[in-house]
Amino acid sequence: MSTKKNYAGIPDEFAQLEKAKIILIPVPYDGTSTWGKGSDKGPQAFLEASENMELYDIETDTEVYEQGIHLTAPITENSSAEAMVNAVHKTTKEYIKRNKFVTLVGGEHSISIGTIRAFNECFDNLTVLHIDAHADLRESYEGTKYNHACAVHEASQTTNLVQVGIRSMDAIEKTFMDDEKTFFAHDMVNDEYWIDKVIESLTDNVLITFDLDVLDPSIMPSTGTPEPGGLFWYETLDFLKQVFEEKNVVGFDMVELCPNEHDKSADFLAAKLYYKMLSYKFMGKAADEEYDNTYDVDYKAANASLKYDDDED
Ligand SMILES: [Mn+2]
Repeated sequence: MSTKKNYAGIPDEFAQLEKAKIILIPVPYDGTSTWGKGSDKGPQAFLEASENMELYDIETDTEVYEQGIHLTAPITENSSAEAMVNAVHKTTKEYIKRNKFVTLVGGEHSISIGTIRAFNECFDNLTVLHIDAHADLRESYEGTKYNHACAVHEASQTTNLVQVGIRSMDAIEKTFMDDEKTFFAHDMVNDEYWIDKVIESLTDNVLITFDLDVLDPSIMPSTGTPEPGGLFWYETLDFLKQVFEEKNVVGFDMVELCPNEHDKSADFLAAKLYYKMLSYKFMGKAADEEYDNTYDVDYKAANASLKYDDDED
């Protein structure tokens, strides 16, 4: 994967680390997926599609790339799932501590174990808003807790976990599921107030982990495990926009793009959804306005001695 290119072909002045408010970390990892392989190709397909996307967003009347988007080197650690999770955790935390809005693109959902751990260590009262067809609550799967089927188990124990769009799970996962904070797809389809109910269950600081298989396979066929009965484009945007408007979304990851070389539309959807989320995050903010990701000051003080290498990528 090339690291020379800028995200979406944006000009260099908006892609440099020092000035960029937004960090994009590709994690091309597919070590534990069970059926459709290929999410390791997700970040590359996502980046290629991004280059073919208009950078002006009609809905928000913004060009969010002017806030600065720095594409980091991909995290390629794959000696074990645990080593990958540790690498994601470390890198994510470093950029949070540099006061950036940190985003990641996978790769399979096990990467989010590292994402969530990093954000949870840096932000108080964190909600993990888990948007997915699958509950991903297993304590371990195939002998490891660093499996995509376990992506939010740790979050269920350590954060305010809210799950949206769920339509596939094992009965054992009910053990770890909070019924009040779980929004099943079959209920959402008959409830015009589901968005309000989800937002009521969130704390102020929200990390979004977005598994693309939450979307209906008719618009997002390129995932490892496409489940019928998913969300559609405009309801997804309505929902995300309200979350960004009403809460402090501190970062997000987007996972499980498993590209199909014969159909690029799903890659393009992922690219556009990512850009939409950035547009919602920064709407109403001038490009020259300073960004403050408001990470926990106690955390900052306790770790003041940590050193960062400005030239690491
Ligand atoms: Mn899933």
